[in-house]
Amino acid sequence: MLLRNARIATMAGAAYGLIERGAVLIAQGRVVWTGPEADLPTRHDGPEEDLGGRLVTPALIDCHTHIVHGGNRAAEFEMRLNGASYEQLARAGGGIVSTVRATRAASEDTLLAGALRFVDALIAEGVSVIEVKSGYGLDIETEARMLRVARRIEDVRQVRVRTSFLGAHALPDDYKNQADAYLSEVCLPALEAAHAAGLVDAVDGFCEGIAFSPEEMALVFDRARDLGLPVKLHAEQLSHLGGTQLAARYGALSADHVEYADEADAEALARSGSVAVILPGAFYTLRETQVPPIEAFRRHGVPMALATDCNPGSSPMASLLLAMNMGCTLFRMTPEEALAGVTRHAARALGLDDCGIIAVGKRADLAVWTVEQPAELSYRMGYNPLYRRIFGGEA
Ligand code: DI6
Ligand code: FE
Repeated sequence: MLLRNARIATMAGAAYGLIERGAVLIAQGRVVWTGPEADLPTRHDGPEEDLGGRLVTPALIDCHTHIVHGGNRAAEFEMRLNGASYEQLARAGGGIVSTVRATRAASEDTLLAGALRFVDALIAEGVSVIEVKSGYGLDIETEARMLRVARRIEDVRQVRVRTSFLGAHALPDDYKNQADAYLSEVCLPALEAAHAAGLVDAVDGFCEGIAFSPEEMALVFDRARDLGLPVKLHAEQLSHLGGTQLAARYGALSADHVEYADEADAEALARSGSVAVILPGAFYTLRETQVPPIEAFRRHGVPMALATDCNPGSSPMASLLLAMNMGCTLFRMTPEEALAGVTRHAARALGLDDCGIIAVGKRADLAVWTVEQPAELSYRMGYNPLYRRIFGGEA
């Protein structure tokens, strides 16, 4: 298939890697040629489509979600608006553990149906890869069930799923103040069982005062290393605890949230080649005021991804376009950084090297937009200009 008469933001070079009056030639689900239409090497005699000058970008990648979960937390949302804080709710048996109760009670089919609502919203915005975390089971059976549901999304939708094991997300009620026992009796065995079942692509954790310390997370990361699994970490979201430095020491794919990260943390991420995953939906929902150190990440050349953090508590958001807008308006990221954050750098945050840019040999996962300039993707709110998504070369 030949796509022609398009502006192509390849995201493979400076200034969006923009190609004017461009074409993309696709065969067997891969890009086999891209460049200015005038330079097309041979006459093409397969099907072709005139895109009427529309913008083509790599399909979008949501590299941080908790999209599989039971129930919702609208009641807590209301309590917060009546004065309770996120930490107070967490300590009072609400927060993450209330979603744990709802998730444990839900069947696989119920969890899948719930997740598909948000998966479909993302696909409608041109998303081709979604990362999905466990972490609302906090027991061996339910952690595995969440990850099985995540894998099943690929069977029923044209989308790729990458799974992250997040057993170190919170302490369940029956292990209150017993983090060591929870880790050795539940979390690590759950990781091994899920990995043995082929359900784990990466290992994540929540390093925070209301969750796990850097020392505790190191135990989980050591086991991930033994199993040959890459790591990533929710770090520096609500306070500065040292999670980013820990992630960097383990060569993490990414450190996520990072509002409270500092200059030294940015340097550490640059050295380890880890991505900083920026999650403005959680910042916005929690009415956080500490802005992540975007300027330091820029100065040190830390790649920045942007994601929805789609979850029922701190980021009930299923729009990557809105995350881009928030990244720009709340954090002063540029529209080009925002687009790189949901394509090239999001792929890297997942350890994927076959997508995220438009280049020869990469998967033909593309998004075609009815816009004139790439900045329009970050500019509007609540408006979706997607014309067509192409997944593995297929419309
Ligand atoms: N940080 C978050 O923002 C989510 N998990 C995490 O570790 C919140 C999850 C929730 O509140 O349910
Ligand atoms: Fe998260």
